[in-house]
Amino acid sequence: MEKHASGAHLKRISLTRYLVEEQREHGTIPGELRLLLEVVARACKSVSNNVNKGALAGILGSAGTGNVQGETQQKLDIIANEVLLDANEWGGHLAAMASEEMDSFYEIPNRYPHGEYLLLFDPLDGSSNIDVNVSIGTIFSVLKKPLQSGNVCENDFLQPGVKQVAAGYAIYGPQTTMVLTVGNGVHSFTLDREAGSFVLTQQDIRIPEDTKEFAINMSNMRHWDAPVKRYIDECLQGKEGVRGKDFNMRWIASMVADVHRILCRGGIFMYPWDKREPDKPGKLRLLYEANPMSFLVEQAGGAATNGRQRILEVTPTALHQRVSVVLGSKNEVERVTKYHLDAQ
Ligand code: AHM
Ligand code: MG
Repeated sequence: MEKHASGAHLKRISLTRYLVEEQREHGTIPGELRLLLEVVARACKSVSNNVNKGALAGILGSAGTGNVQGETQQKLDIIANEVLLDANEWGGHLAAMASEEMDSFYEIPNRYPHGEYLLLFDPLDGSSNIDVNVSIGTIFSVLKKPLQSGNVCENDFLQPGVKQVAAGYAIYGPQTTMVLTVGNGVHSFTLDREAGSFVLTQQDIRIPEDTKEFAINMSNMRHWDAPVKRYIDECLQGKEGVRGKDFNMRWIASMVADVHRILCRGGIFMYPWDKREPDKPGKLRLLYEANPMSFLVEQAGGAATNGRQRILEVTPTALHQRVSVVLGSKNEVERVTKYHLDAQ
């Protein structure tokens, strides 16, 4: 137990203790899922250590390779992917993994026991921020392998987000924090580097329903659809406009960091479809980014849609599928969604 400045004793609850007690009280984290979440947390600790070393370990910069979506991979994208694969393949809790950085899914090798879960991740989100020492993170989502299927196939992963049994992210910022949901609220755990463990630092995070802060890449404004333009125009009009209040803007270009701010103090985040690549429904990936973040945001009392439909109800048709994303404070997300539906 630690002593608080006031002299009061603070009870430190580790991630392990939280997971064990949650299972005891609510039965939402069976042993295999607990092992999975602890292994993911351990892997994130290792990614965090790598991120912290940066140039000292010679791991900044481009790897000179591209991923399946044609994006240049950074050295740390590949390192984080390897760390997550290595940590999770041998424990017996998984059937397979899929990652933003791999062309197809990774089935657990036969030399290891197979479990019933599927793990999906964006190993290092916010890649453009790695080399400039700005917050980045790891996003993950956990599904159950459908019972009827034998060998793992791509179809097993193509479940709507409502089927997720757990989701979360680790943010590598001034502190390394793990934010987690198993469908019973959203809780965050801060990495205590001396003790080497994640400690519960916030329970039942709630996103305020209203906000005066929006996050969108404004440089794409000329490419947006009319409903997005309308919403942002109205925000920019401030007190003098229809909204009757001034808005503030933030754009970190790491979804993890933008969503983390929204979980901390509210806000709306948008990465909508735009005309630059009209055939793609958006930039962000449904399975590795939008679904886990939408699960967290909804569990914290916020909302998440693709402009028209709840993201968690979108049935995926491909592993690397992209989607438009509008998420955060409930009343603002509902407003943007209404603007889209009105324009149909
Ligand atoms: P990444 O997974 O390759 O890092 O790409 C996703 C990131 C998000 O974290 C962020 O919201 C967005 O891309 C930023 O895009 P842009 O650079 O177009 O503003
Ligand atoms: Mg990403």
